[in-house]
Amino acid sequence: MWLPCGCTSKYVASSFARRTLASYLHVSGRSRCNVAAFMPEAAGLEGVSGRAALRELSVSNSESFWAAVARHRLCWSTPFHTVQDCDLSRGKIKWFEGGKLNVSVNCLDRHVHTCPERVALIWERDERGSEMKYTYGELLEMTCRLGNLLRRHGVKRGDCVTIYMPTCPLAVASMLACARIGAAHNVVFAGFSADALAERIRDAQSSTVITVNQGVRGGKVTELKKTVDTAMQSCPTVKQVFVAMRTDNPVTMTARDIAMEEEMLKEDVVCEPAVMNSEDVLFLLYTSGSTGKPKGLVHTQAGYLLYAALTHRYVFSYHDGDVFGCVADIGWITGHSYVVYGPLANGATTVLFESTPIYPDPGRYWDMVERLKINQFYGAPTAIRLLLKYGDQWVNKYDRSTLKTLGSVGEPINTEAWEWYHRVVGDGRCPVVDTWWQTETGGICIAPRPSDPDAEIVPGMAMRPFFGINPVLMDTEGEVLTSNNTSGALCMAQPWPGMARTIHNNHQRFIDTYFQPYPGYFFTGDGAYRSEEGYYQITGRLDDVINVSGHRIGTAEIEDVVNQCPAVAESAVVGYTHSIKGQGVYAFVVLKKGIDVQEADLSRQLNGMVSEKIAKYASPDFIQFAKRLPKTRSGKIMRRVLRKVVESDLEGLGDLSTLDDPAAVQEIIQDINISA
Ligand code: 6R9
Repeated sequence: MWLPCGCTSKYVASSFARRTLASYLHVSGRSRCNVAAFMPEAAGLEGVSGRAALRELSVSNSESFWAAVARHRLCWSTPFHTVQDCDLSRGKIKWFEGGKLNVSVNCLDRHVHTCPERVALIWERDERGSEMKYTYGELLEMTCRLGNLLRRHGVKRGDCVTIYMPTCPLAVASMLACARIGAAHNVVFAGFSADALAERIRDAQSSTVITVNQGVRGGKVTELKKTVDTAMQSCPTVKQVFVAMRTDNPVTMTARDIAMEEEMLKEDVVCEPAVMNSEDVLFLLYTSGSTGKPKGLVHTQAGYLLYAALTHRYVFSYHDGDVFGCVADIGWITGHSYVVYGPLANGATTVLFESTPIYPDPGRYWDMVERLKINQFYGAPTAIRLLLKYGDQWVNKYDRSTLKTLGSVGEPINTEAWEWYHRVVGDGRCPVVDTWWQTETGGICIAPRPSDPDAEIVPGMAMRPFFGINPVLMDTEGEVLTSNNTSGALCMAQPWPGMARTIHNNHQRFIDTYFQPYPGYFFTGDGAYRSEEGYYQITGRLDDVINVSGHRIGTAEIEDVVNQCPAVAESAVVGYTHSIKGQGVYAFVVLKKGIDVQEADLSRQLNGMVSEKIAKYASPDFIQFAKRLPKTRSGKIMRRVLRKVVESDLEGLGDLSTLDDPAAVQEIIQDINISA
């Protein structure tokens, strides 16, 4: 029943597929230009001439567009009968209903069928020069053994498996094994603490966890299994922990723990894929919002995979045979979409980067580009800013002639970093694609490409919406801003297949956060500027979410931890501009009356608490002890004012008339720790 490569034959047999797009579109055959050569998926879209027209059609007739690409790019066991059934005002998003498929078949079997020896993964291990390659055949075998192992241990379709692993082949196989047997995965970034891990396991109601004995990053060993053991103390529902071995050091195994590789060897290499509905859950991924509680965003099978694959192909101009190097960790959405699902769906060779940009020296990325012959490199501005400071010689030492496209993601890229990336890393010949998107959007929504290869790219601008994406800017009254050269809240006027479907166990929060602020639209939480030419530039978050080294964190999450300290009465955390990290964390802390402590000791304690309860990157760079915080008369902390104070923008403090006591601001200004 599975169609490793003959997907189309099934369609020819179905009356659904026989309706060509021309019949949907009622367009006559004007010049058939080169659209089909550029995008074979669009071959049926007759009458479209040029990429701009194709983009236009992807929005004006999005059903036809998405139906065509979904049929062409994915391998279905049963074709879908309804392209979309969405109602943004209710947060209802469904794509490709009636369709059945398996994501692991799409990422593995169909490529194994045509080219089993093609390299699927290059694991760029922490130890430089010790990379390991895995073919599509090998990755399929690993995935099947693991799928069978999970099944034998009772993991069923619809269960949720938490994966707490560094970026490595077994982590990818774990994700795909879940997909193969119809379980959802919940990857938790391996830098998260035991408390943060436990919170995510509990919320996801996972009874199975997959981890490694130890992680290795930047030459340092991290005790991941021990962290899982600690988390287990507050996760009574976890029945089993599979432990893979990244290092040779044994770890204590309890009755709950299962030696993963050893058990995998006993399993069959064939694992029957579960037949999944398009809208069954593929994974949960927790991300920060403006409250203290992270939200488990839910992505489903077909729409997510299609969107990841299509954006991977066209934003980066990926071509068959290219080596795609996205250096994100699999614990983030970028790792999901552009290390794992997008590249593998397209049959690419994808790099798994386990190390850091400066280990063992600041030439690591470019040495890797030379050694692995990377064609597309995709990384974060924070790393580019860091490397820029070390100087051009670390780049120039290595041959980067294989590079074709450079990508940036996670935060705004400042002009200096953009230009260095373009001029030095890319020798001035590779387009830099600044890609804007979010965990919620599933894949890239705004990026300079695809557009005509010669079209201009403005440094620091994400530029153009992707196919099927219809961005709008809203004013403070909730009206759509129609003119150019204007700024507003960035919303999306139309659904697209890659968008998240809900927040796990909390659909109301999903509606309240994304669809309530501007009814009928998806609200991104970001602000944006649209230039005279209609290009987009992301101006930053409009809520209390900050972005530290490309890691998204809610200031409320940090406040929650700080407030747990018995000496603390209340706190307010804000972001400030940091030259490398993009944003740093600045915490204002008010102590309870009568508390007498050394501020330096308490600062250390608070930093330790945040590292332990969330992760190291969330730990405040500055802690300022204040007598009181500026509040409105109704008692709300005025974070807007605190943000301006830490940015030394005293002119921009704005209207202080709602403050309960303006003197509180003066007190804080006097004691400020940094001048940003
Ligand atoms: C993919 C990812 C999403 C938030 C997003 C925005 C910021 C991401 C950006 C960018 C400016 C870019 N962001 N890409 N800001 N330019 N190219 O990072 O997902 O971790 O969910 O973060 O990151 O603020 O809203 P996620």
